[in-house]
Amino acid sequence: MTGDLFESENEQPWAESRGEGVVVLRRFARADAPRLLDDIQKIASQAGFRIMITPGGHQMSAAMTCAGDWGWVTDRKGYRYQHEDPQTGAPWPAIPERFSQLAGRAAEEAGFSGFQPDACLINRYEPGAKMGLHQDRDERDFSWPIVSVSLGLPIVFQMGGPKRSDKPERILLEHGDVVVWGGPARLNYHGVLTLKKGNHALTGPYRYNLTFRKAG
Ligand code: MD3
Ligand code: FE
Repeated sequence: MTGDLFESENEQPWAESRGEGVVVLRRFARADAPRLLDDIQKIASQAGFRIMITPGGHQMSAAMTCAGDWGWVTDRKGYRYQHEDPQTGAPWPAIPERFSQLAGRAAEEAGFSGFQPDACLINRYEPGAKMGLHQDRDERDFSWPIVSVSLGLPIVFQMGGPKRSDKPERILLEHGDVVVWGGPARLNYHGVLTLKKGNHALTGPYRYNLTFRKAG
């Protein structure tokens, strides 16, 4: 008898394999989550969340900011990684040690040792926000995986294949879930469905997603 008020708060993480190159580490980031969220707020106080514009002139639906040597941006000129926040001209905030440690441990679990991300994209979803099917291919070296960390409200993730027309599989991503996408899955199409309204104890109306990349 542990006397825990919420059993779900201290369940042990477990791994699920979702085909070659995809490892879902359920709850892997849950114990760290309060501190990760503090770190996100600190980053956002230096490089605020903003809605970016696609090259086609449409607004993205999630608000974004970045940390690391490289930050991902989109505007009328295109998608790219750059060293400076276009909003301030200052370098992006550093990736907090806690973030790098988590990303490295997750990659290791999935068989990628020595993963040292130089870019962390932070997405913030509010109810109604989504992300259409796309590939992440602005990075230089696709032999490194992408590690994603979900915090706050749950969302339905769509995992497609290497072709846009491949029928996507749906995976519910919940608070603390970490996914490592590497090898043959690295260039798979993916996206998330519309975030539903909710109130999470740690994030209120939001879902945050961290993606760790080796961009440069
Ligand atoms: C599969 N973010 O930032 S994370 C993105 O929930 C992005 O915010 C989504 O797609 C989000 O680019 C999904 C899961 C994810 C991230 C990168 C991948 C899945 C991936 C790269 C290749 C294959
Ligand atoms: Fe993506």
